[in-house]
Amino acid sequence: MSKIALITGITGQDGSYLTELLLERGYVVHGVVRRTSSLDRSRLKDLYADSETYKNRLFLHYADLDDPTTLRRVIFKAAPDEIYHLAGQSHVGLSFEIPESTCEMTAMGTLRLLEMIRDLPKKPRLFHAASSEIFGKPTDVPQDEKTSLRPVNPYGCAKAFAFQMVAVYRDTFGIFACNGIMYNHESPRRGENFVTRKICRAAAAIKLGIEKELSLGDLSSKRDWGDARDYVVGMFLALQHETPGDYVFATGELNSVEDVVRIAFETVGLDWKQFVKQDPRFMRPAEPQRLIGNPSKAELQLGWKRTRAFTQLIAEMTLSDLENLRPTGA
Ligand code: G4F
Repeated sequence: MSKIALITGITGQDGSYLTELLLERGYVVHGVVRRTSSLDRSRLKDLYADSETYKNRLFLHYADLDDPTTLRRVIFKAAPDEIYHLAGQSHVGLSFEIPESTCEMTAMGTLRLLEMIRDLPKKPRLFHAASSEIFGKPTDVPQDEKTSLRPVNPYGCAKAFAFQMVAVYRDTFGIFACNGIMYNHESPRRGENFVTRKICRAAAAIKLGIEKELSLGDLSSKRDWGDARDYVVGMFLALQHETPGDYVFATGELNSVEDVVRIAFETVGLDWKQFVKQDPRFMRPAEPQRLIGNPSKAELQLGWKRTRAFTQLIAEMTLSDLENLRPTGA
């Protein structure tokens, strides 16, 4: 019998790659979709168009983390073996503008899901996508699963709450629940408001003469950037292990926003200094510091490994945007 998975946040970057991975492995996949005014499901469009998959092995349901009845109904109907909880307000900068709804979705939404699982007679396994932002200003460099939580923004606080609740429900109610402490992970499907995609897209647009310049915030800011396709494999592996636990998914390397800019513009043969300017509108009130992850536990216990290097990833993202933006026929 096919295993059944439920994914919250299925239309996002990670949700779409995870859906492909699970379908390839023979799963039936149910996805939770928010009923918003935007009908953007472009990351799933190929699966949508495939009649053998959509409504056969892939099902989408309207439900929301702030509307527990709808979510409970979907869980009851789908009866999943595994739940991958990826949904939430994921933009750190925006969390300073909308802290209450960030906490409502990301913190309380996770708690509500845990409460639903707690009540089920046959409890599905749960993967929760936590974030390196729970470490904020970390005491340890690099960070691992034992590093203290010291978030510096509303998003990090919400994720820290959700992270700890997952551990509490695992220890108290025997739920097979795992936290993935996800460091930044990117791909050609990354949302355009995250810095790597913003840069890669702009480099391509400038090269094609569609745009003239790129405004950014702090160019010296550094992150541990990996490839989203590797990170969804980690999510899957966490739920196949014999015991539940928390795992850091990271590369162990730091690169700066300026490094992303340089590689993206080099990829299209341009000198970035002629096109990039700093704009205070994109500076954040507080930045986390030295967020570098140590993924040894995931590597040793789950056999997780990453397959693409940073330079290769940024070049691939830029070339993908160049292709997407190129006028047809050019
Ligand atoms: O791409 P970012 O917006 O990602 P951020 O804030 O690190 O968050 C991402 O990774 C987290 C995991 O560690 C996730 F939990 C979270 O959901 C999300 O996926 O910004 C990266 C860096 C920051 O230091 C930011 O200040 O880039 C800097 N930056 C500089 N100029 C900019 C810009 N960020 C954005 N979005 N836009 C700019 O113009």
